[in-house]
Amino acid sequence: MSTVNDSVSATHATPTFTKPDVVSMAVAPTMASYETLYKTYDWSQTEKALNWPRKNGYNLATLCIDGHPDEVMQRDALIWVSKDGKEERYTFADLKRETNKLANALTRLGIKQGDRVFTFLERVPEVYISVFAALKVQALVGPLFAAFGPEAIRDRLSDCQAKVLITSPELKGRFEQIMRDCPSIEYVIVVDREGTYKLTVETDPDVLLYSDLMASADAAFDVPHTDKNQPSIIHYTSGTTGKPKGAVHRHYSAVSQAATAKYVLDLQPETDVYWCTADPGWVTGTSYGMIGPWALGTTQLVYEGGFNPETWYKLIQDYKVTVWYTAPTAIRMLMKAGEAPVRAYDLSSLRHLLSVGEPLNPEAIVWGEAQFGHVFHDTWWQTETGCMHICNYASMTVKAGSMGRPHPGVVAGILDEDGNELEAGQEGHLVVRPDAPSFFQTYWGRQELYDSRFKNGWYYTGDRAWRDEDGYYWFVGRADDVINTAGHLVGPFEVESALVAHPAVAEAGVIGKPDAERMEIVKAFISLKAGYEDSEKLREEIRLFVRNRLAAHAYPREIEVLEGLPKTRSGKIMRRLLKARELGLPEGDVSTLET
Ligand code: 6R9
Repeated sequence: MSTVNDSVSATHATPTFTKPDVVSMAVAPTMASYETLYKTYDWSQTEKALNWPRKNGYNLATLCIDGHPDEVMQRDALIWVSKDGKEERYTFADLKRETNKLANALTRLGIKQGDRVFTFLERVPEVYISVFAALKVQALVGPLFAAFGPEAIRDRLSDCQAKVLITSPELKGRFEQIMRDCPSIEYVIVVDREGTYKLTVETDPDVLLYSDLMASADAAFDVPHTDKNQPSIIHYTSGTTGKPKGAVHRHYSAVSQAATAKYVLDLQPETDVYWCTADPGWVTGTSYGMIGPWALGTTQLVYEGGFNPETWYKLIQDYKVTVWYTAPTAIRMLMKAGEAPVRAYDLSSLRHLLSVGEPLNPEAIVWGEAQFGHVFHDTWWQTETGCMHICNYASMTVKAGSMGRPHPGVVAGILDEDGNELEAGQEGHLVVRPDAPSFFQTYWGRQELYDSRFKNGWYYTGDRAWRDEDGYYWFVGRADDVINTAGHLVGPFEVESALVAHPAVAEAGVIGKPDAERMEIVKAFISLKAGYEDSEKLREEIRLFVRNRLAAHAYPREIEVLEGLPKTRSGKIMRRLLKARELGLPEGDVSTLET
């Protein structure tokens, strides 16, 4: 515990964007007054307003797609733009039909309630169709980043014994490299958008063409009665030790995802075109790139390609995007690209901007306001919470640099090491009550680890923060070694494991090194096996080795070769010491250091 020091207090004095006059706003926000709603709200109000549960319970496909009134069914649910600028549109009715067909095909393959189905695709419409088709048969769905390498895929598929992998001709090769380690996979379904993939006769696992399955599938499907606690989506997230763990969500999550889509994203489905730039491989891409917005009946833009300032502005202009949910690293990269591209496009459709994943620095907020005429609204949450928990709202004063205030229905706190609640101005562990319907239900196969995150009715987020006198929360840092690079959480252990798999690497210690653009970059310290010499060429080879095995975002951008790594007497590499030395900070208690 420490009292907020001068530098933190200084953050407090950063620019404040005073609460707008709600009456004069072109579009009145859904939340007229934070204070009033916070006092009166509980999650069940959203459930009632949306007429949930439905006849078949809480199936996410019913809540987000099939169950909308006729006029909404005719609305575009998904406007998809490919990397090369081709457009496809899917109404809610189209998605209902396509997901019905794939649900029938999955049923025919014997996929049933509780089975695990993974997607490993670029951001194409089939990801969205596959996720909701699998949810219709009550499978547990795991969307994977297309950036994942073979090791990352293997860790996830084998951990929860997945049965089906839906992938593309381009990505399938990465699965094949580790196929032997994933005997639970019975079917690989190949989405071949180009129509050029030749099916060879393979046996184990069965390889099937998505288009063949769809061609012969019935367009009618009876979505089974689905309990609120039925597992729905699994996202793997990184910790300090061990492999990534699978946070399991349930169909009931839609209640708080819809509520926050309404009150934080401020979605007004009759008029909004909403763009969430997150990939479905990340929880933001499912909670707010699928479930929340579609539960309300909102039209979403999805762009297959990656970050590019000109393309992004052009998409906003051409599709008249009104609400835009993105991430600090992207905003900082837009800042770097400067004002000229902003001026080259008509971005006047934008009315509400938001950010998630890492601390949003005040400069980015100030810049956004100057360029777009709107403030970026920061939102804080985690894979585990499933929905936004601490946020800035359209109708609330924004203090640049603060994550905002707890969403109505959320109780948050700051605790000291003994679990006592701290006063305003004191830094400690950020905790929340695990009440939101979207709260994770378990880590797959790791119940003890799940239980260890809760104490005295609080969920420990692993973040450190403080609260000011107005109830605004300010992020300080992680309480653990997890690295946040451009919004991706990277577990040092995963990178260290990948590093030591390289023949030249004897041992490895990995830290997050502060970086102006990406918040942190992955930095690795390694020692070499006898017979290997340090060289730029070797370090580049090792960087690529990790990149190809693990993920494009998880490889060490910097590698430093040391004679030996600092270890505890029990042989654990002391990342804390590596970090302190890197940053020129005091080394702290080194009494356990092996000498
Ligand atoms: C949705 C998501 C969660 C961790 C979280 C924190 C960091 C997220 C933040 C933020 C500062 C914000 N984080 N939002 N830090 N300000 N607005 O990001 O989920 O990938 O599980 O990451 O990310 O450290 O604990 P996830």
